[in-house]
Amino acid sequence: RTLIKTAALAVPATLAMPWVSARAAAKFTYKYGNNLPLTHPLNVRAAEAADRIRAATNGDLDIRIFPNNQLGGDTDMLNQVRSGAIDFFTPSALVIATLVPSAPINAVGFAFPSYDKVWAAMDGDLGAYVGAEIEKVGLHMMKNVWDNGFRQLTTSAKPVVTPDDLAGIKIRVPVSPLSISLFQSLGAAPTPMQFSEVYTALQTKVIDAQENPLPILQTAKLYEVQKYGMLTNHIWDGFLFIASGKTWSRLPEDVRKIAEGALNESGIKQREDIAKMNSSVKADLESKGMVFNAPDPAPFREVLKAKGFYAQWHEKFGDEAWTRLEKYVGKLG
Ligand code: X2X
Repeated sequence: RTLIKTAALAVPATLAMPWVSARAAAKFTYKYGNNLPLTHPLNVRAAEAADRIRAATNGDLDIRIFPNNQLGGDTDMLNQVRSGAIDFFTPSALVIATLVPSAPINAVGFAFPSYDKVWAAMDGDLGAYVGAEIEKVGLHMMKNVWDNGFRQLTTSAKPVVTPDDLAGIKIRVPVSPLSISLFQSLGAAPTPMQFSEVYTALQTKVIDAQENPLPILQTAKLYEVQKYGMLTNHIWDGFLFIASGKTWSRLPEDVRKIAEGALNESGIKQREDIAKMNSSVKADLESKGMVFNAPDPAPFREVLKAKGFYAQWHEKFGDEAWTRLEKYVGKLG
């Protein structure tokens, strides 16, 4: 008891009495939750944007970042941003599909051949379509989509070279109908799971494989629990910078303008960070013991066509979304 009292008395005056703090209290203290480690460029650039927003609004908007699933897994955070319990969230389009089914139109298997097509589409008609669909459910999407990257397959037991090698492999996929359908069509046994559970599930061998972009293998240390990396580039995946419609509309217009401007600018820089990592991370992962190959994507695409994957998803997404995608990537399926 005495110890606790002493400790309490030792708290600096500025902490014990916030009203004497030099900095004025923020008018809006907003929470931003995400699923990635602090070292990932998503968090580095978001922190930079939050600093700039604080400075440009004279401290009125203070965005606090909760990385690494501190506020729960993606499903939890999606519920929280809908209710306004958190103010910002950066789900992958794959994950927000449970709420906005058309959101992952960018994530159709083997659709995007390269980054120049990705950014043309996401900064153009395809991104505009997704943004409008997101607004319909009472959320606001910042214009610029941030980069997750091209998703690559990893396994623990044996490398994958052809679709046959995927037969029966227990692979974790994000909680997303599109991801499940892709790997089912390829003959694997996909298990949807929150990202927060992936490391442990791989470590304990509950699952054998997963798929994520190279920067995530590195920053989330998945190289510790996976041996083989396959440069399949099977999905291009991005993070949508989402605000809760309820709390976003409470901000004065000039504050919203500053926040959106800073987040979009930092998003462009975050894309550049990922581009740099894409060219350097593989060597680092190899030095940590991973072994890479680059399977020919053609046979995978053929299996997907034969299984009716493209026809089925064209039907689900509808003509408008599908036409906008094909405008950038050419005819699919
Ligand atoms: O859950 C994943 O695999 C991740 C981190 O890439 C997403 O957010 C979809």
